[in-house]
Amino acid sequence: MLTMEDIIRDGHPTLRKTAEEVLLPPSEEDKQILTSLLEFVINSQDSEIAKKYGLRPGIGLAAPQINVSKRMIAVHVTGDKGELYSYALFNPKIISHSVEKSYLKSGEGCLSVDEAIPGYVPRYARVTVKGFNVDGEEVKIRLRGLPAICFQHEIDHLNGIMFYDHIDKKNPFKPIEDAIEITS
Ligand code: K2U
Ligand code: NI
Repeated sequence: MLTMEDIIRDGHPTLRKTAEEVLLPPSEEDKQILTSLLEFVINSQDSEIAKKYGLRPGIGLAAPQINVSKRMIAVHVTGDKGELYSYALFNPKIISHSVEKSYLKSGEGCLSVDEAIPGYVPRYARVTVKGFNVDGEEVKIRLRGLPAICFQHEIDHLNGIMFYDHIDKKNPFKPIEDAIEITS
């Protein structure tokens, strides 16, 4: 199982690379990597496992964060209507998005960034993501709220983008015009 020791931290060059597309159908190795990402996120939300292995709770993880520069992400997050979004995807892509923006009132963090970096991170309020599951089947998901923010955060990792790249340096808490404030 993956632990925090497998997660590379800010400053590691892999976090700034554009990750490579995964060849489909996926190899057994790529399938194992993808499932290990989702296993980590689920484990990190289990208080007993998290405590036992010192896992920082997370709702997503991208392969570059374990120094694998391939386009793979895992997300395990509950939406505001209590619906669970639990996905491990190869080659995820935002195929459409709203004009409207949203942001987490509490700002964002990252398992690859040990210190807090305060500020609003503008995101698309709604996105449609296309990707491929562990069996190489196409998946299309419409997202809003925290799930939408999480998928955008993870897909950013595949493009070498960190959440704080989006924060206004001069005024980190500058109101984001016409954006939906999300508290979760
Ligand atoms: O990619 C990662 O580092 C995992 C992040 C993903 C994330 C951060 C901010 C907003 C959405 C997703 C971790 O999950 S950070 C911990 C966390 C936990 C619950 C809610 C938000 C962030
Ligand atoms: Ni992150």
